Amino acid sequence: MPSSEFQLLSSILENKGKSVSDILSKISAFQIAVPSWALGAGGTRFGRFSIGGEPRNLEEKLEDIGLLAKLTKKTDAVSLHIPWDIPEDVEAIKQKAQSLEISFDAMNSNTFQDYGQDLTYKMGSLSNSDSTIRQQAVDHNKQVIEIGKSLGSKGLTVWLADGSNFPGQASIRKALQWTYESLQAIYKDLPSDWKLLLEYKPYEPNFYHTVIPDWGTSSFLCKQLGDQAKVLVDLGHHLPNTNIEQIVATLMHQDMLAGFHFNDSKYGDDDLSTGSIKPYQLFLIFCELIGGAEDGAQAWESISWMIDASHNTKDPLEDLIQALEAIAIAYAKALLVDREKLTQCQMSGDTVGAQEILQDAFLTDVRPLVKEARLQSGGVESPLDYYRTEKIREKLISQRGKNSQATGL
Ligand code: LRH
Ligand code: MN
Repeated sequence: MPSSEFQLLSSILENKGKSVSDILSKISAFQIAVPSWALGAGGTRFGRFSIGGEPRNLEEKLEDIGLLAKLTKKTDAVSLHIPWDIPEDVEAIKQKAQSLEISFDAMNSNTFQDYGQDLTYKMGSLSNSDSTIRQQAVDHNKQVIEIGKSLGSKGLTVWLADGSNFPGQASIRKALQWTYESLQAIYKDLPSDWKLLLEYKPYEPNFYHTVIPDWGTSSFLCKQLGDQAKVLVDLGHHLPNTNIEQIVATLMHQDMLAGFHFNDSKYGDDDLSTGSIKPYQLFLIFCELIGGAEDGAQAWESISWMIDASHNTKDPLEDLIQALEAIAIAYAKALLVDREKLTQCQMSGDTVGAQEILQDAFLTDVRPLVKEARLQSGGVESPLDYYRTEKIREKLISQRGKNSQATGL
């Protein structure tokens, strides 16, 4: 029996000419991939505090994502990171994922750490002044594509830590050119139905220059590479007060948006829970996404949705439950915007009217809608309450131990 809150909200929305069944089906269809590296306690250079019961291998990571899928009905895929998640037995992993109704979203390469490869990435990878190191990094990305193909993934995410810490340390133009040539060599190996998601980041771990610091540099490289290469927007990869919704609109305008790494931040790349710091910004981003798709700027289906977060104080699974809910809420609120009336205000210069339309949608409590969509999809009433009432973390600790540690950051 739908809740009274849902019935009240439905009548209000129907009176405003909204189709509640259309909104419910859109919310249910919207699935977000969970990163394999966000299932354990993250850490900072100042330390890491174990949570206990962390997944000790890829199978257990898939089990945790399977649990999130069952409770929230908001995720149906995992994004793997290589070499943290190299499958020992591909067939066994595929069967495990299938049994949990999970697919493999974009694969992430890693040329920002040394993990026993021959040549160090200390001074860079695809942009390294040493061509043998560039080649090693290219080969690694090709290996990641091969692993992804064996698992059924259709995307390769490349994020480069490459850059410099001091003026003069690197040739900024040569580093950019070497990066392009290296990406070209990787792009040649990309299956025709795959996407290359090129992620930018202004700083960290390099603190003077980063080879791909912003959306402009990423889209410049992607356009030279070809149609399968597009720009990945990690919400935490922007300098303070950047208008991210404008970046999203500008990329959609060029059909250059690959997708998202959802998280939130107050200062830098804090990787905090999505919607926990700037929920209005997340809402405005979804307003641009819906507008861009409805106006035909870029197809909704062509965009990848992934979380990229790191948990220092929260239980990772509780954090992911909150993040999945916050993303669904931002999307649902944006679906309530009367875009026709908004366009009229924009065309007539009615600034006040335009803000009223956005605020009316943003200030609508859509949680009854998101819950109803979850229940209609077979999810539970409240995933967080269920997780706590069923003492799932305690059960995981008894199964996996207090100090089990997941591979990842
Ligand atoms: C870099 C980043 C990238 C991942 C890493 C785990 O900050 O956002 O997407 O490879 O985090
Ligand atoms: Mn990211």
